[in-house]
Amino acid sequence: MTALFGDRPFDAAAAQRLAQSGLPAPLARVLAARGVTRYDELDFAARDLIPPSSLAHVGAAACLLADNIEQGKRLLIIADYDCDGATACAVGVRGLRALAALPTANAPATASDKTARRRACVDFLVPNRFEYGYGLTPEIVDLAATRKPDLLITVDNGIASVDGVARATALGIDVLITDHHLPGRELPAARVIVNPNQDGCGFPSKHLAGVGVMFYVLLALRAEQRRRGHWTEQTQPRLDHLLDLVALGTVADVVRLDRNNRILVAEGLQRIRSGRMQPGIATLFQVAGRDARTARATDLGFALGPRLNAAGRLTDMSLGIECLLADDTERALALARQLDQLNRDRREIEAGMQFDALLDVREEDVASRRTIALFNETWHPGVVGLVAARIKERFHRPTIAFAPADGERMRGSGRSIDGVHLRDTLDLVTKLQPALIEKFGGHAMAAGLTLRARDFATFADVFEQAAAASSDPALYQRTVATDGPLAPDELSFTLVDAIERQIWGQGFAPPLFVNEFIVLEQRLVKDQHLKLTLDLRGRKVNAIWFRHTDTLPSQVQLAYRLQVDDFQGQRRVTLVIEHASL
Ligand SMILES: [Mn+2]
Repeated sequence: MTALFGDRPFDAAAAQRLAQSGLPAPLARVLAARGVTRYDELDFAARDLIPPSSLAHVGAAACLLADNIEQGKRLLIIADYDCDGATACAVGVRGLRALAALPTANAPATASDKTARRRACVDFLVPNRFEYGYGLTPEIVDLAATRKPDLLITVDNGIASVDGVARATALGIDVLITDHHLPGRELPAARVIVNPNQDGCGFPSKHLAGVGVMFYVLLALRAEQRRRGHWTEQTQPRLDHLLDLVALGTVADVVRLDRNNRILVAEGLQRIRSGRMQPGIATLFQVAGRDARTARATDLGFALGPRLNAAGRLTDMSLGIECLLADDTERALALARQLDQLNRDRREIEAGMQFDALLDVREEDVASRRTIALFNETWHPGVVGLVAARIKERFHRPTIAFAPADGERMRGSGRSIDGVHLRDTLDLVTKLQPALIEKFGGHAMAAGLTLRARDFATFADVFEQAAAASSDPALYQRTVATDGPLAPDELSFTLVDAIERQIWGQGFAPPLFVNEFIVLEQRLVKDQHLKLTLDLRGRKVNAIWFRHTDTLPSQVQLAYRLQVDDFQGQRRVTLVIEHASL
């Protein structure tokens, strides 16, 4: 499928100012197109983070935690089974354990005999996707209750757990919810809810990941404990050593990398590059064959994130969390190796499913439809979301892939295209045909749902109707946002190095330049990648198009990213082709 290219508009005055501050002109243009107006916005120092105080109820959360710690209570974190949930859990466990280790001198005695004072203990529980599903369900509360906790702390989940919180309350267990997902109509009756997306929360960044919310709660708790005289600025436990985990969860959850998130990610990456990281992070770099000394956001998103997520998809995320909590390298490495093996298994399962899916979807059928719904009874329910993402990417249609859940039900995971709100579309499905969908949830770009297996064909029809009724046909023509052309002499190390010093990701897309090239040579490598020699107005340059096997015409417009290769000990600029406009 070819694409239409459209250059991102940018503020010319801002671009000029940025270029005058010393940035290469094309990068200045790229940054201006992403809303950067001043050079100092590119300074990622921790002191520029939004302070915790503007996060609604974070003070109440800090008091609740500080009280529980002083009273030697049992705290149990309820995690989520994806990478954001796992890192949020590791941040919570590590941070709370450090802050629960109060110096004995100024800790209040709860009994006449000071030695009877219990130290608060912190543990975690992560629901297994297949047995319990997502969130603080009543069933998870019952399982948690067997560990006799005084306080449950949800991370990256809980905002929709109305029944679970009611169950906990009935059992006499307090609940603190930390989450970043959009609240529904009814909030759970928890003791405290911290969520930048709840009504009345004035926190300016609405894109904190679950791990970011937990990190902020820890900052507030430590400040509260200072107020109570447990620590001074000099004696308090450090929390900045958790930023590698915060960076990983933030990138892996593909939340928008607004300035606050870019600071969190930049700080984490800087620590990783200088070797200051959890043993689990270091060993994940090792098993992935990536160099932590040159760590970039893409390493977190494409190498570490999938290895952790593989545990949640195929077995149990406890494995991933244990890896992030391991304090010695040997144990961390053993766990990272298991995660790496699970990731290989996941890849193999996904490739098989993708092969099946492509047999079911024909380009000519897709052209006349707005949606794709797929079901195969051999598919793995933990991997359907990845297949939906690949098919959506390829055909530019909102796609839902289903696998069997139990005898009568199927569970689907969907991914959408820009401008088609997937959860709202599913909401419309339930209005067109009430009771067709048993359960659904999600957001604009992704959603999950459960159906009775016999209703699949009906669902595929109604889903198509709902999309047709609610979305603009123009959205189904793929357009690729680009950052304009480069001059031949701008294909340079200087530009690549300047680009790589920035933090790119969701909502802050890496530059994608576009030029008209003459194709001098092209050949396939390993039967699956197209290797090219291109000419840009007299400048010869090497290029590669990964997973693309169709031959290109002799003159073609290409959208590409820049990369520096080490070729036989020599650095050279290479273009990584992403799209062609024929
Ligand atoms: Mn999350």
